[in-house]
Amino acid sequence: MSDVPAMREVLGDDAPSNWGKWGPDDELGSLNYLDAAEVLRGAQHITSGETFTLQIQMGRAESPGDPLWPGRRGIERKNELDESTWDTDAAPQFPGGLHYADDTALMFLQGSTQYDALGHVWYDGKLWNGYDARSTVDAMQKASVLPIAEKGIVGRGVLIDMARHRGKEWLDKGETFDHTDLEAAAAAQGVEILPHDILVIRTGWMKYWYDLNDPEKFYDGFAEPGLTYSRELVEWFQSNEIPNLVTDTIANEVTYDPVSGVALPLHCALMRNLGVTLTEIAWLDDLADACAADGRWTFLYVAAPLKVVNGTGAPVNPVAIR
Ligand code: UVW
Repeated sequence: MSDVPAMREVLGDDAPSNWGKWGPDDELGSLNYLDAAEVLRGAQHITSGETFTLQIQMGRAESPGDPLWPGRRGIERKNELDESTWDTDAAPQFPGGLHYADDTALMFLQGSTQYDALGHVWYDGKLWNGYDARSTVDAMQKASVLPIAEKGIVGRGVLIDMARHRGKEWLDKGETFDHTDLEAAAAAQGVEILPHDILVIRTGWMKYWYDLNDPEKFYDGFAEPGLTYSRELVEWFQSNEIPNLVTDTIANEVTYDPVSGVALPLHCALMRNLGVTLTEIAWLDDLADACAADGRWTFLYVAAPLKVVNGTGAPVNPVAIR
């Protein structure tokens, strides 16, 4: 028998919740905060016109490959058609002699920089907004990534560079921080985290993956750094009406809650209970360098995850425009 308590015990019977706030059929959760006024507010933070794409490369053949949650596989891209196809007579023939290349791809939808569907995690048999967890069987019928993808995510992004704030290239394995640390880092950066901001947090963990170039060492005692659960932190997300959390880690939070030992409690507290959308495996180093160079930590954040019907998540290449 494990000594680790159940998720409900950790989060509490009266855990902060936004269920029902946007009606019984809602599948967007806190992304509802991102209305037209928020798009215009975000656009005010474009001053130099620089753009930063925040996806990692997918399907790198060179070591260390792609960073993944343990047990997942990265994209397997395969040539279906290329010039060699026309070495035989079986090749398709088109008037005028057209040749072309086609690929297929097999991948975990969470196998790169990605948006999680709000139904991606749950406990006690209920997903976001109270939907029955059985609605995930065979295909995610409720709170899939599709409504999120149909909406698109546009608003003011604010980057909090926790690694830089702590004077490190990257945070250590299992290193934690909370909302008070975020606010201290923001104050040191000279920026304020405002209601409805898309909260982008850099830990340096993606850079660690590529610089270390040693998957065995990276996965040994797998414990990412990140936000750590407390009720106050969850209330802070709720009262600040944060629509979207974006990090350069594989799972957005410290892997195991240091107090209870429970895995990924913030996934449940933020995604399932508050409807906060989670975005993982973002490449933030180039953006962070630019922000640090001129002291501007806010930007227009734009992301359009792929419209995967019934998807539990979808790959994405967000763009920060500053
Ligand atoms: C899990 O929920 C296990 O992973 P992630 O949110 O990182 O996709």
